Amino acid sequence: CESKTVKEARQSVRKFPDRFQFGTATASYQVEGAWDADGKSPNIWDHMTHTDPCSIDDCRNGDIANDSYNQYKRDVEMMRELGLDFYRFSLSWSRILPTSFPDKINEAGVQYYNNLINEMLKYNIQPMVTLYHWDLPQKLQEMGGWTNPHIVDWFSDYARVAFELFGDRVKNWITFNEPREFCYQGYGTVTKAPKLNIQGVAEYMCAKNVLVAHAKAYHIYDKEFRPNIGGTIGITIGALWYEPETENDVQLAEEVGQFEWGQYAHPIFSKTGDFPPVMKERIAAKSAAQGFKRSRLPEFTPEEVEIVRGSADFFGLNHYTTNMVYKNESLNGYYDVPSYYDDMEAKLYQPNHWSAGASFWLKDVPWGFYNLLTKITEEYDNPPVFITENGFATRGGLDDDDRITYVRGYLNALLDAIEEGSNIPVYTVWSLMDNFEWMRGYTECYGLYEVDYESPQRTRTPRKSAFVYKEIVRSRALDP
Ligand code: BGP
Repeated sequence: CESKTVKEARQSVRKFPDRFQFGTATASYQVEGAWDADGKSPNIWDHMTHTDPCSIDDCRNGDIANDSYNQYKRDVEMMRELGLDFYRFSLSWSRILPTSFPDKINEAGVQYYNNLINEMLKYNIQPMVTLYHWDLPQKLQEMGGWTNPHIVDWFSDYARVAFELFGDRVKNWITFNEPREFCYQGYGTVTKAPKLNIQGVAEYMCAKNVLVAHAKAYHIYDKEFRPNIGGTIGITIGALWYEPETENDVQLAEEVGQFEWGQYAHPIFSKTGDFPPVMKERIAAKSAAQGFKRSRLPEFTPEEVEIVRGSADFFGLNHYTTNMVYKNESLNGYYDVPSYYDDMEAKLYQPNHWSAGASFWLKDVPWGFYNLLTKITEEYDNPPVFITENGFATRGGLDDDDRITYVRGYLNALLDAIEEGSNIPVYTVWSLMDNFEWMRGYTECYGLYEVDYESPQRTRTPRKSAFVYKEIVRSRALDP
């Protein structure tokens, strides 16, 4: 007969629901390398890292990265070692369409993705494909990139090509990865490519064009492809949890959430087809006070509202951490220049006592994940939420107990949210392996597998966390 403690331990094991799916993620620029191989044209990350190398912490780039372009069989072998249900990766637009347009399909680039997908399917690992994970063809950037409304058509043409090429085998599609991050950091500031730095204006133009481009791609899939091949299509939004500093900041924290992720979620999932009311009102008022003749936040036309609302089968969520929020008193009224953070009227910070890894912004706060999941469930009438990224950065080494604590803590929070009624069928670790991290280069390690960047093959070695994740995936359970 079982001892009391063994019995208690067995009973306290938390099971994941039937059909729950486990995966890991990467993105094209961060792992593929082969930046100019076989006809691929440059994207904005190639351009930025070649013209301004030390905009990246270690002055390195993704020219070779993990060489996944050549090492894809090893990547699939790792997925098998982990026992994954699926693998999330992104397509490089400029590898498939070197002119950016569908006039010339690059067969060699297509072959790479076919090889990867077919190798995965051999072992019953499902592909989850992101169409756009930040690597815009440089030529399109030279025509304004995401600030040019014509990009809506350029993106839809690219999406249609991707659905035609891979739709027979890919059943889960994501249009965009984290639009706020590439719109705000790339167009509003100099943090990411293309470093446009026109704050308070360009990131909102980008946001609108991305939302309409997403919606068009969704409807192309829904009307032209889904009837014959099935499948689902959604968008991945990056969202932190915003915790009010005091009771007086509760409303403010809510508003910050509306700015930071409601900006993309509200138009699609609230069924209004429009930006959150707090953004519309606040930015219109500030724009007028600043002398603008119209709001810096562009308006959707009635036709755009129609296609944006409800344009996703699932809410893809990338979640990493939590920020505290308090009122930005220091601004004391209106700025005389547009600023996203002034529009938001808040300051954000993380207390020092929250435990951190290698990444300065990423602290281990699992209760924030639970709060965010239950908030999304309530706010948008319980959509399926696919966790498309969650993970922790270390400085390297195979003993990554911090990552193990983090993943287990966040999975516990996820199970709490499921118990409370949230519909969460998918969880994805960022990342399968170390890779080129935006701005940080190779100084931060997110991988379940360590990558040796000195070796020509970019040798991959499992960390301790890989064995822990493998056991979670195998047992479909978490012992608290
Ligand atoms: C997400 C991105 C990933 C990955 C991760 C780690 O925002 O979708 O591509 O890079 O964050 O982020 P960072 O490199 O900023 O630490």
